[in-house]
Amino acid sequence: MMILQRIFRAVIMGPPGSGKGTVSARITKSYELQHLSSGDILRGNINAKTELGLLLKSCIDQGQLVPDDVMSRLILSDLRALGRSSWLLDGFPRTVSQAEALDDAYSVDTVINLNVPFQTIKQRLTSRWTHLPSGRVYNIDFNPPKVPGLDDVTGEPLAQRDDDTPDTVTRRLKSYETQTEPVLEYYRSKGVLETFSGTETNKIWPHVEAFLHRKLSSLNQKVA
Ligand code: G5P
Ligand code: MG
Repeated sequence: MMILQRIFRAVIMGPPGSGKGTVSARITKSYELQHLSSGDILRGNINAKTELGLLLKSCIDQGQLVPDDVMSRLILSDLRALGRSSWLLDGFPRTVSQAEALDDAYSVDTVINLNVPFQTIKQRLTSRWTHLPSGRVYNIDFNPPKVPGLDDVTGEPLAQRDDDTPDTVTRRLKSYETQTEPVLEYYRSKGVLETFSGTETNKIWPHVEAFLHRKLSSLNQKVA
């Protein structure tokens, strides 16, 4: 585990099912970063059955984005709660307006962009199983749980997400194209975007790992 000598703030982006959750889990194994997933935060609110949760559920189940003001408020308050720690933000920002709201509060060091073709994604999502309380993800073909249907760590049952049906996946990809792709341009123009392309997480991961190693070693040297 590499110890970071200054606060490091990163964002991980990519279309639905591109492997953001999977890659984030690998990153937080090697580096002391807090992983914050917008989708996990939203699903936590839905499980709590609050009034806000009902609104969130209707957006998510239709494959639509949650309104920017609601989303930015939720995430920024969770980031504030993390205080002075390094973090990896997964699934936020997803619109230029969210990126601007984030920028007003924090400066982002790096944006990791997973560029995975849409055809690859559709099949993955219909065979995904999730441990909802922790956000741990499995896949029947790619990384199956040790015991079918049960979480490796807690032994609790796994569930399929309500928004992983073929029709909803199509709508999520559409929202990604129209609303989220412009965010890539936003970060490219700021010089912080790093794109990793491929169809398999195991082939993309070594490149992400090598990039982060270089980036964080050089930040540590600047501090020292
Ligand atoms: P989420 O929860 O952020 P998405 O759609 O962005 O949802 P998702 O579906 O969570 O992203 P991921 O994290 O990119 O995908 O991918 P993953 O879970 O790691 O991998 C997907 C599957 O593929 C898993 O089963 C994994 O095991 C498998 N897999 C990984 N790599 C490989 C591989 O190499 N090969 C194979 N065969 N399989 C592999 O957001 C959900 C909703 O919340 C709202 C929106 O409504 C959104 O649709 N929302 C927001 N709304 C507004 N603003 C925001 N900022 C919002 N954030 C969330
Ligand atoms: Mg995810």
